Order: sequence, then C-alpha cells, then structure tokens
Amino acid sequence: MSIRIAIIGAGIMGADHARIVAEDLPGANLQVVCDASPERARKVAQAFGATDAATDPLETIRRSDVDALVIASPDETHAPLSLAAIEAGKPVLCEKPLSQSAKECLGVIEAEVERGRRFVQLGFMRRFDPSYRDMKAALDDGSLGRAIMMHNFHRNVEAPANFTGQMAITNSAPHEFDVSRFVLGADHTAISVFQPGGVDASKTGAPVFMVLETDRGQLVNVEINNNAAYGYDVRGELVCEKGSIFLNVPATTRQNGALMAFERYASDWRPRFAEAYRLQDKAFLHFVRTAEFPAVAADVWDGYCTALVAEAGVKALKEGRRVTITRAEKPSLYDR
Ligand code: INS
Repeated sequence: MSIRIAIIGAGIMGADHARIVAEDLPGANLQVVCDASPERARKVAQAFGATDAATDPLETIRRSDVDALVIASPDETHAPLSLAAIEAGKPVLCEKPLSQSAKECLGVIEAEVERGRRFVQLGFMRRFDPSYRDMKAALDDGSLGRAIMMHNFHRNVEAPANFTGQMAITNSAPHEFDVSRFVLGADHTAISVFQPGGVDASKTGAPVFMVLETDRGQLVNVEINNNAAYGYDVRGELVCEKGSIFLNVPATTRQNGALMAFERYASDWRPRFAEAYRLQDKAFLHFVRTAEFPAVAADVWDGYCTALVAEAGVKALKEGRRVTITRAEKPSLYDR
C-alpha cells in the first residue's frame, strides 16, 4: 500500500518536498498540502497532483488518511508540530532546525522517550549529500590519519529581508554544526564568533565567522555569508594528519569563452543539494515503512546538540567571548 504523506508549509522547501514526494518517491502518495495561506496550499497541491489542500496543520496531522508528515513551515513551528505528530503516533520528516531553543528540543526528546521510539527525522540533508558522505568515508577508512581541522564556508546570494547575523547562526550555520558533528563523529565543546570590522550585527545578511572546538580536540571554522552576491556556494575541507579531503561542488558542465573557463552557480541551495534531498526523502519513506531509523539521518538528539551550539553562538556573538557548551545526558534511545 502506498504511504500517504502530508506536507505542512508550502513555501520554498514545502513545495520542493511536494515535488520529490509526487515525482521521485515510488510508493508514496502526496495526500495533502497544508499552508496557512489557502491559495499557496492550493497552488502547490495542484502543481504536484495532491489529493487535497488544507490550512490547519493540527487537523492535517490527525487526519486518518495521512500516514506521515513533512514539516516545512516556519522555524518556530517545527517543535510544536513535531510534538503533535508524535502525539498522533505518526513519523515526521521535520525541516531544520528542530528549534532555536535547546530546552524546547529536550521536550521533543522527552516525548519520544516516553513512547519508546523515534518518530522525528530531521532535515539535515547534507548527511545524505554524496560529497559529504565521501568525505566521511575517506576519514573513516583511516589512511589519512586523525582529522584535526574542518574548514567550512556557506554563502547565499542574498539574505532574506529579516536575516540578521544572529539568524546566520540559528538558521544557516546549523547545517555546518550538524555536518561537522556527523563527519568528525565528535561533539562541540565551545564556540567563538567573530564579525568582520565595521559590520552591524543587526543588519540583514551580516556575515559571521565562527570557530568551534570539539571533544576530540579538533577545530572547526564556519564562514556564513548570506549576501555573497555571486551564487550559492557551500564548500568544505577536512584537514587530517596525513592529507586533506576537499568537497567538490557538483557541476555538469564547464563553459569556455573569452579566454576564460567557468562553471555555473545555482541561485539557491536546492540544485546544489538536490540529490541529498532526494536520498533523504527516500530514507524517510523507508523509515515510515519499517520504523527503522535511517542510519545516517539526524534525529532529535542531533537537533538538540545543534540547538545548543546555536544558542551558545548567539551568546558568543552578543557578549564577544568564547562560550562553552554542555549537554544533558543522552537517553539510550539515541545510541547508534
Ligand atoms: C536556508 C537553508 C539553506 C541555507 C540557508 C538557510 O534555510 O537551510 O540550505 O543555505 O542559509 O537560510
């Protein structure tokens, strides 16, 4: 029987998940597209042939013709809607971040622990990206020795109107917080945050530069520049004792002309991470079918760890000092 999926939130990511479910996931049915705006819900539902459109997320979660949810509504709704899905006993693929508050993440952890199983797969899709996967595999194979540093940069073309330096830490950088934990197999213990001279942290798209320390002694730096102008550009290099591993940016062509060669940049993250999103959503479908949590996916414990780093980062930026990070005890449900 096909799995009936409802998408909550029909913005840029909700529409992308609707497309993947409708066109790229054999065995899944796009059942409902739900959005606070009825026009937007209807438009995306029609575009991808959903059975129905709706405006109430809680009702949608409880519908008897919905087996699983994708939550792609605004960040502050992720944890409450995940809790409602857990309450209804339905698996959910929730976009990142789970919450901007580590305490709120603990509430979701508690709800899963009470029910004795995981329901929430978090949308840290870079874990499924072939270039990060290869980076991790090359490290794990041991021939390059211990990893000592990881450099990351994350550039968007233009920040949305409300995007401050703080949001660079709570909305953009969680990708790097999560993927560096994933690749290094380590937890972060401290964060320092810097901004280039003359930058107003409250301004749209203000860049931030972070240095994180891990419990395995590695240093991780992260540049977030949401007003890079030239294209969507995410890169990374893992420096090990005997060599390094650099992420190649997938490009199908290289154009030559006027004594120059150039590759095209995408205008946002969807083309760069298209394969990661597809593999992630495919893994989610398998999770819904089998209740076996996907080996590489992020769970709510990972979401909590990331929220702790983001919280510490915001504090580090505000107070202009290095902030240390301490975690609650990990429930055995999240042992891998
Ligand atoms: C988006 C999304 C993108 C990231 C952007 C962020 O919400 O997560 O992958 O590059 O910086 O604002």
